[in-house]
Amino acid sequence: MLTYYSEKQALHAPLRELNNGEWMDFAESTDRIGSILAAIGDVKTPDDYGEAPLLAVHDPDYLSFLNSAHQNWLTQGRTGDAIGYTYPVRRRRKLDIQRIDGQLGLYGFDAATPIASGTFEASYWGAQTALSALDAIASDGEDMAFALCRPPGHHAGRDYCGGYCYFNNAAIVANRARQSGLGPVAVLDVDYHHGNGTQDIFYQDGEVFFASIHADPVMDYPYFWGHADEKGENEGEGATLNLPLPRGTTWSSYEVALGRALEAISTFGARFLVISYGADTFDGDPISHFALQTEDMQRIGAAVAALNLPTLAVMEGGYKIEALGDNVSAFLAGLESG
Ligand code: Q9C
Ligand code: ZN
Repeated sequence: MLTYYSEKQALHAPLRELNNGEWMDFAESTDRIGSILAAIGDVKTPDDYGEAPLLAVHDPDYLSFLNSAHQNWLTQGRTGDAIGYTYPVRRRRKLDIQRIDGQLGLYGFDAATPIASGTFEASYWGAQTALSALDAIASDGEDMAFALCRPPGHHAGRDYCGGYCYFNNAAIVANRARQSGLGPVAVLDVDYHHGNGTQDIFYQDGEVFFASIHADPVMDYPYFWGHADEKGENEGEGATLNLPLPRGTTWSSYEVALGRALEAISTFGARFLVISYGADTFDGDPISHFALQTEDMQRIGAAVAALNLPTLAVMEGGYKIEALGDNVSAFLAGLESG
């Protein structure tokens, strides 16, 4: 599989996150990439498409915040990674607060998404990785490509980070594919967690279909999005499909949801597919609770490939590092078998 990755993506290396009220080692660690590279072999270095494609999805003030947050943190006398602790709730205004703690609350929604010294640069190159994979399909005639994005992207919205995500790589390429006339575009999100950022970005947009199979947010992060009755709004009404599944889900019920998502994508008339691939549906993932096996990853890839659409896969989560490379390569083998 044609795969893109930049070494600069490893510049993002926070130390720890707040998990269930305790500090733990940052689960979205740089070691994830080592496991994947060891299993998949050669990767290509991405080109630089600049900030414009990022700004087509994210707000300029959010980019400025991300670019300066860690420096502001240090300037305001802090050490280590920048982490917020106070969040504006419903109906608070978007005030222009200069204090870093206020900004971290304004532009983020959880304490699991630290901003370290290399976060902006690594996330920037993660997005370039996705854009390069898109260009391979759009301009070089490839019918599929894999963007080894890290940090992941699907929890990031237009003006917020969260869930280890800063730039929404899937949304950036889905939007650019649509603008290049490759649409209608569908995004299929198979990460364990609901892709709230991607959903938010396209919620009122009838040109990009968003389908997600994920842990029921009644039980799992991100709680406030991903419920089955969220179906899109205005022009986007009917162009969002949420298929929450219970903890403990195995292939037999996962397959049914996947079939429904793929059928909806066909019915929508998609001509280009972005897949947000997370391996955190794997049995034994340290922060997740489905029970898919490595061979099921291949089945997901093969089922997606049967749609016969130009397909760009972007990496999202997956935290069982010893199994991560095998899971990603099984998924890619499934995609290629189609
Ligand atoms: N106690 C992705 O997989 N922490 N992000 C959950 C559960 C955040 C996952 C805490 C998980 C974010 C891309
Ligand atoms: Zn996840």
